[in-house]
This record gives sequence, C-alpha cells and structure tokens, in this order.
Amino acid sequence: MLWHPAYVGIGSNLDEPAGQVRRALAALADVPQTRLVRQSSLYGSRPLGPAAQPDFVNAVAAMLSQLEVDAFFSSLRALESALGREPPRVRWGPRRIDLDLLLFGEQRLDRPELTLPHPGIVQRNFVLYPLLEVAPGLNVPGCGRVAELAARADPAGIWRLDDRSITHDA
Ligand code: PH2
Ligand code: MG
Ligand code: MG
Repeated sequence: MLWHPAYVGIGSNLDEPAGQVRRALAALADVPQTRLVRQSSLYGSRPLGPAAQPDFVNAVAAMLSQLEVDAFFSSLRALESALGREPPRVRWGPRRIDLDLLLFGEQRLDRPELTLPHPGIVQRNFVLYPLLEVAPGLNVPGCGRVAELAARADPAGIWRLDDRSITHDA
C-alpha cells in the first residue's frame, strides 16, 4: 500500500484561533489510513485580504496517507465542518478553521475545487515559514524547494507564537 506525503495548511482567526489550530492538529492525527508525521510551530500572522479582521494563527501539518487525493481532500472538508466551520461570507474573510491541501505527493491538479500545488504557497509567508520547519528540502512542483522559497519570502507580518502560547492548553 502506498503512503502519499501530504501537506496541510491550517489557519484560524475566530473563536480562540490557537485553540482551533491545536484542535485541528489533533483531528488530523485521527484521519483514517493516515499519519500525522510532523507539525510546525504555531505562527501569528496579519490577515491577507480584508484588513478589518483579526490576526490569524497558522501552522502546517506533514502527513502520510494511504488515501488517494480525492478521499484525502474530502476528509479535510469533513473535518472543517466537524470543527465548526461555517461558509465564509467574504473571500479571504474571517474563519474559525481553514484546512488547505497544499501538496499531495508530486500531483498537479487544476480543478475548480482543488488546485495542486496550492497556488498560494509561494506568496504566503504564513505557509512557507511553517512548511520550512517540517519539510525544508521539499520540492514544490514547478516552484522550487521550500528552503529557497522561504528565503525569498517577505518576513513582514508574521511571528512565531512563544512556547507557552503553543502548549498552554489544559
Ligand atoms: N487565510 C485566508 C485569508 N487570509 N491571512 C493569513 N494571515 N492567514 C491565513 O490563513 C489566511 C489569511 C483565507 O483562507
Ligand atoms: Mg486558506
Ligand atoms: Mg481553504
């Protein structure tokens, strides 16, 4: 049985975002036929998109899955619902939880509901910095290695949350 490497970007800026991101990481660890291999630190980040919304908390999960891409993607959608996501009212607007499939093996897809690699990786420091922690040598098909992409990213508007805020849950 093949294990596909999959990378998931996690974001939240509503309802205690750091707690939402931690809950999402725990839920990802329970996806069937799938392992959570590494998780990044949590980062605070200024919102991309409408500025009048709270700052985000972002992280990245490195996974291995025996599911194929469609089943894996469906399980992310199902987790978003289970974690209380409501349909966002504004594009790039506030959300309680967002699970974005960044990469699934070396697959390239261009569908209305799913583009792989995720087209935002290269421009988003809140994706590249946590991805750098879990997979610096990873090749983003068509774009280059994560370490090189992260080195070129603009470091403005992102900060690592301190250890206490990462681990202070009850
Ligand atoms: N997600 C968005 C819109 N804007 N900004 C930051 N900093 N982090 C996000 O995860 C994010 C965003 C929509 O998914
Ligand atoms: Mg997103
Ligand atoms: Mg999304």
